[in-house]
Amino acid sequence: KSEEEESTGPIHLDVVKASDKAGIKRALSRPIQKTSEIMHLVNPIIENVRDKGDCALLEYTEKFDGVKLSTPVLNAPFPEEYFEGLTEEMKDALDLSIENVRKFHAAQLPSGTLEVETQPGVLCSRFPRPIEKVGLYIPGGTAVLPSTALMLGVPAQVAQCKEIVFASPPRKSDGKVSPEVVYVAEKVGASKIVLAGGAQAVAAMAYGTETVPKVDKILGPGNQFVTAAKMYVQNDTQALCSIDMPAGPSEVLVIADEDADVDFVASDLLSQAEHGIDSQVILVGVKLSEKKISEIQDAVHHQAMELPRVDIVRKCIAHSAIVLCDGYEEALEMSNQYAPEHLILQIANANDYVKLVDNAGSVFVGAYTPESCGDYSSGTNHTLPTYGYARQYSGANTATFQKYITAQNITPEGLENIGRAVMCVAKKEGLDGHRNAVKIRMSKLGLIPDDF
Ligand code: HSO
Ligand code: ZN
Repeated sequence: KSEEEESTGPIHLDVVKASDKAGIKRALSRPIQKTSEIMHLVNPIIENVRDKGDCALLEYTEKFDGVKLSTPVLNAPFPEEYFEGLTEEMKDALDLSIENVRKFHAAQLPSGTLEVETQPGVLCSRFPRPIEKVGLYIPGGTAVLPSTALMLGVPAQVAQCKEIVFASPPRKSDGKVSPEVVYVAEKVGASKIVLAGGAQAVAAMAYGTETVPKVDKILGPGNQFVTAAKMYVQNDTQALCSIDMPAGPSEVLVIADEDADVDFVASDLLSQAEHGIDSQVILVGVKLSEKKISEIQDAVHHQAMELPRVDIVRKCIAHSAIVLCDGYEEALEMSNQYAPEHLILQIANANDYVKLVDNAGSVFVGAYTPESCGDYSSGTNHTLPTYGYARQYSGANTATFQKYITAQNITPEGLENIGRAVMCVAKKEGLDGHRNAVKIRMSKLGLIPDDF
């Protein structure tokens, strides 16, 4: 294709036939991410911020974001001027979304301490505690994302984290962050907004600077630099900081059958495609007729041409596909194999198939459940595992902002019940100190002879 065609020609979603097993495998594979090159660029940035603090942070913000700031941090209560431009309609929309996300995440709070008497006199318990300080990264870039601010901020508040810090790159035009993000920061009780992005923002929150508090966990999506920096600090014991999960490009897999509404299907594919040129959208078609396939392709083209972000969509669609299959179970098997961040079921009796979902970040069930609703307002979280990590990670939830502590309380009776087992295994491990800690007690209780 000529360059001209590539930027103006039809937006075409390729079709892979059910019999083309190699083609299906290719369509369901993800582009390889080159992390080593990125690490090369990111390491010196992190080390500089770690060693030089605010001074390095401000320098990077000037260099990468084109903004010269006198301080990198905005403290709560946030100044009036930072809310400028916020409409009542926007506040209402954010309020509704925040309330639904709050309801769903508050319901996830554990009901209290879990207690189990594993043997008479051996009481084991487990209770949650909030992670004290969390750093929430809100990307800047091609879109402002107040929704990400609320998807991370609300569960952090529900979990009762003591300090919530936002970080987001400042706008070139005025050095501020969008008023919507500031509004959400205020609503969730954030103490500070770090006006910085990229690896430098991650480093500032991981190590702390003169003005940025050191946090215990960093969460939030970001570009490859942000992801690489999160990986770095997670592995650095000096930072003592965990992260939510490795983030890759956003993706959706839609399963549709012959009765699905082609406009709905196309709109769902495109809402994900517009996220970024590296996003991936896959349609798994169950027993689709040739006519249906071409209707879907037409709808994708026509809807895409109306989108302001058509150039991004075009590039995303170029590495996306319609994959055909012969049955519903087979479609779900493909989806489980791919482990999509978002799975949309636009099939007859969609609800009946949810039980077959083994790997997915979040499932959108039925024709009237677009992903957009979960992205913003329904209540579920939109910070979800990408790149196939839905195999082992959950999306952000209330427990993401907590850790569990276990406790035990053993009575003399309990010690009698398990003491000999402890001593036996300790002996095998050659750890006599362990054995002794039990033996001393049991002897004093008269439960075993001194020379045991
Ligand atoms: N679909 C994105 C989240 C998002 N959508 C933010 C709109 N704004 C990744 O789950
Ligand atoms: Zn989205």
